[in-house]
Amino acid sequence: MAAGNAVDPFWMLYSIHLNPHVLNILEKYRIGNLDPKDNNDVVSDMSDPFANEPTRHPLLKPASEKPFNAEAPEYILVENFLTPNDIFYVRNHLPVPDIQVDTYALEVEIEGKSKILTLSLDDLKKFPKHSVTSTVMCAGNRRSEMHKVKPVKGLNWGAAALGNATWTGASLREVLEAAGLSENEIDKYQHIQFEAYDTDTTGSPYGASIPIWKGVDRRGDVILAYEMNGETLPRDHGFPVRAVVPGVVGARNVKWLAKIIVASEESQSHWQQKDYKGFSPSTDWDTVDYSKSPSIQELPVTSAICQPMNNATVDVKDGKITAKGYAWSGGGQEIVRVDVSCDGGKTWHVAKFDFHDANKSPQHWSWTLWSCDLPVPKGTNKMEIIVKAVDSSYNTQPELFENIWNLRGVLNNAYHRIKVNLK
Ligand SMILES: Nc1nc2c(c(=O)[nH]1)N[C@H]1C(S)=C(S)[C@@H](COP(=O)(O)O)O[C@H]1N2
Ligand SMILES: [Mo]
Repeated sequence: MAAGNAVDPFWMLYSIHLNPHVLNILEKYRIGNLDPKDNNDVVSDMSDPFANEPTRHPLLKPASEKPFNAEAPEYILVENFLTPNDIFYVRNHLPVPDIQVDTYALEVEIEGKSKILTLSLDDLKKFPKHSVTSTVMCAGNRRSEMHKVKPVKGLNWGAAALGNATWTGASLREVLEAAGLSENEIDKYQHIQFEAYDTDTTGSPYGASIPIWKGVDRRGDVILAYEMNGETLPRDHGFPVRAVVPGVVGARNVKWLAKIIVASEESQSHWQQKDYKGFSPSTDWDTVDYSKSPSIQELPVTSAICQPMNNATVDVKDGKITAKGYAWSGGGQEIVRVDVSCDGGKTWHVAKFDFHDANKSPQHWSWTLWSCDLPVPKGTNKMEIIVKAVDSSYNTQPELFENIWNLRGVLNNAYHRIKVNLK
């Protein structure tokens, strides 16, 4: 991105890459050193692209500060079926754009048509108001567990890079209709692309796309949301408007939405083409060919134990302890069972569902919060607890990370395992 210019603005935007490993790679391309006086000219031209970030809740533990990426401690997730906005994980690739409501515009383009529909926030609010309760999860959720098997590249997420919220706004389907997309034309197109207001140093925006059926089917429930849990959409979550694509990986739930394009091609953005794809455990950075794997859309079934947390000390009461956690599957598949074991899988205890909404698959968009009493044999002072969930397609989780390892550390859905000390 520096392409002949100073590399400093790049470092300011992508400080996560300013590390010894990358500096080492760059060292062999060094052609000389700037006179310190010229160097000052370059640096004084720059303002911090992160100077205008929102304030964040202290419980959000940053995996990276600039851009801001953070999750809450796992234990708090299971306290509420709807994750409170201020502790909902934040995944930003770039600085949070500063968008003024009165100048905000959302463009809707249908390839091959000359007319582009431009909507203000007020225009969008004139569409019938729809609400959908949906879990949003990052493809990198639980990456730190895969990383332990063999290092992967990416933010070191724990098991809390997801949240469940009620999203309110206009229906994408109805907005596309207003933009002139008629039923008999749908087959001409394959994808719905989203472009955002956050941009990199070259001015190119964050973007992603979803298959067209997801956006035009009444049962897809894709929302152009301006509210989150009954409040104005917070800046970190896409103010004033984001796409909420239920059942689909976080990366396609584009925040700070600037443009929607109904197209014959997928989004050509870095995040659609060169990231968020799965590969074989034997594919490495020398052999990977991103054009060979499909982009992640619907996420596979997963679950995690949130209480107790890993390495906690737990009081045994009446010969048992209670574990609590979440389970969720992509594509609107409902969780039908959660199995918990504390003897390495010899015995499985079926968890009770504490929160499980009534929607049937394939429109079951929310997570299930579960709890399970586990017997503790007398004299046990350490225990491993493992969990796996089953969804309404009877798909379940792989046992080990070894067999699903992939270089980017996505789709981390092996059995979740924690160790606890008992007293
Ligand atoms: N414009 C924009 N949209 C975005 C992103 C982004 O960096 N920019 N990050 C994506 C990713 S990878 C995820 S996991 C979710 C995170 O949503 P949240 O921050 O509201 O939890 O937003 C997605 N939408
Ligand atoms: Mo993500």
